Amino acid sequence: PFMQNVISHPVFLSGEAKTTFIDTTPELFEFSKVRDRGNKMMQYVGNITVNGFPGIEKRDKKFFTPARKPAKLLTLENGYESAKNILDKNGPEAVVEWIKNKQEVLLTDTTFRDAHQSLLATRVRTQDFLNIAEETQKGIPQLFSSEMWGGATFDVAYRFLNEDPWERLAKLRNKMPDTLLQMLFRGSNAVGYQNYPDNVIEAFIQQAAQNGIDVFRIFDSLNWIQQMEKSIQSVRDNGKIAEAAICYTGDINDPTRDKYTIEYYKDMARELENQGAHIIAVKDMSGILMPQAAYRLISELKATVNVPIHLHTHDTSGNGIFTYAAAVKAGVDIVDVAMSAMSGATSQPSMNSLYYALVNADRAPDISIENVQQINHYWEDIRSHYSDFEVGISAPSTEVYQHEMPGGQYTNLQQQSKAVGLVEQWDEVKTMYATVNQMFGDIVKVTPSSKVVGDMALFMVQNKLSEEDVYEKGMSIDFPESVISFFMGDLGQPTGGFPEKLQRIVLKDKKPITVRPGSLAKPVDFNEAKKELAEKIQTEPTQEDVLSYIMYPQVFLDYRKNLESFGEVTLLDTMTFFHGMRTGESIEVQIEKGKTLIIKLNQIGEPNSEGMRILYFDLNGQGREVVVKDHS
Ligand code: 3PY
Ligand code: ZN
Repeated sequence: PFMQNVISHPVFLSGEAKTTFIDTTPELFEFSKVRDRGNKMMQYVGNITVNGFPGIEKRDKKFFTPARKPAKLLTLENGYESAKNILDKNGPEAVVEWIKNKQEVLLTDTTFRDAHQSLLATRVRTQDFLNIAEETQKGIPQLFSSEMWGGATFDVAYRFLNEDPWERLAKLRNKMPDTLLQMLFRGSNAVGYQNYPDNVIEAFIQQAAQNGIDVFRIFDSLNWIQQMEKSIQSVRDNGKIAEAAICYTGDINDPTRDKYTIEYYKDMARELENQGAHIIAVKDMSGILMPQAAYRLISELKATVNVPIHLHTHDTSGNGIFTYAAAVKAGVDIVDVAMSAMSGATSQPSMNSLYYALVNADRAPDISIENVQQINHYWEDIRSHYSDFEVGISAPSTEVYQHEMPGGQYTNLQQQSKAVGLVEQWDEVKTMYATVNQMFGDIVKVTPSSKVVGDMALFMVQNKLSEEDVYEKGMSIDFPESVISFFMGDLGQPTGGFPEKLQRIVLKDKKPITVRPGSLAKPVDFNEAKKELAEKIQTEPTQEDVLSYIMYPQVFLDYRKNLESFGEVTLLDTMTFFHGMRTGESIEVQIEKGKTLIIKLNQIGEPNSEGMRILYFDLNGQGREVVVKDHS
């Protein structure tokens, strides 16, 4: 294509082209670069159009209108000094004071992270956040924070969305300078599923802090505080807010369950305060903290520690608002909610509903419900663009009190079951999940420990194994990798230790560790890693690239390969990204300020004997042919 540009250039046609022609005509390079980007994008769109998007059913692209944007947001007359303004000016301790002086309950909006992780398999794309980010900050400046990073969003962005999560952070940071940005950090597992050496944890936190994360919610998947210490210290060293989480499991009001008692939680809170937590989060990742228990837990924690308490729940049971109302009465400082259209069920309770649940009460949240409702229109529309990823529950399910499955895992495990042909056995998988939890000694279930329980449950249902079978025939069974690794102590030590009999069955003759895995791990040599990566991607990697490569080597390399082949597909609109184009349709892609590609799909050719189809496009008015292999 470059040569075509050259030979059709007026100077070339005039016969006056000299050898310096290319040097003195840089717009040709520019032009060819734009065209190259267009070609890559058409290659992507062509492939999706013909073969569909991996993991969802191929169907005709629906007609849709762009999401509604707020018409007119009410703004506060004298502005608002936000938590972010205070952090930037006076540091984390000042934010803690600010929280404590608030009469009303404060809110964290999880729409940009946990809500879509729990409802839409984490598939919401950067673009759909960016398009409402400024309005969200403007319309709800009183938010304590916006949770928009971490958890599964990191991995899924690379793996399924062809997006760089670091870029998402940079862009949102830019659009929301006055809002605290919060991330979920899995302690010694960072944003992965395994333990990483301490120097990786420190480097990751430093980079995330530098790139814009203000609040780090740190948890350990077994509530093992040893694995949270480094992270808490690191966040403090970077001048950011260390929110240490207690993962809630069991039921403090059930006298038959004596492992996770009120004393257990109070001890943990004290310990985390001593470790330097600025805030303590109660992370009810499954949504099993019942209202009466919430009242009791929050009252007692408030009386036990001096730092603010931030409550997180999931609305799976349908009791979320009731739980929050009880917690607010007990003095909770901050609660996690989501925009109504992205709330409920396995997601967080609705911000809008909570507002009306507390209206006129003395701790009612200070927000403009008119603004929230306008912003919510946007999410009503956006959610419909992701209907292919709706796989969770659509109504309250109190079974969660039995299986205790985290909101973010529910949709995931359901999809996994489907993938291995266990659609019909889904109820059985849920029941087995509870059985496995008891076999494991009743453990905290949250990423990655929840994944181990899920893997074992699937394995048992798939192989038609009962609990007794495992104890009787276990010595001749090869258990899933994650289960072996768990019993090896690779995720840390569960409260009360491992059940010894099962541990021996799973490990056979392997010898488990009892110390913190991070204390055994060799520090990563960042220079080495950088050199290795540079060779693989043939460019100088950034520190962000290196960190991602260390945590997700293959996922990161695949992402780079796709970027090389298809360009910045993150710039495509969401419907085109997932469903390609209709014949006759025209789309616009803004690739840079002032540079727009107009892509029109004219015709899809019949496949030849090798299954290759020619797709006839116009790119900015010029005919282009793209060859795509039809995999059907
Ligand atoms: C995650 O780690 O991704 C979670 O959301 C845990 O609740
Ligand atoms: Zn959650």
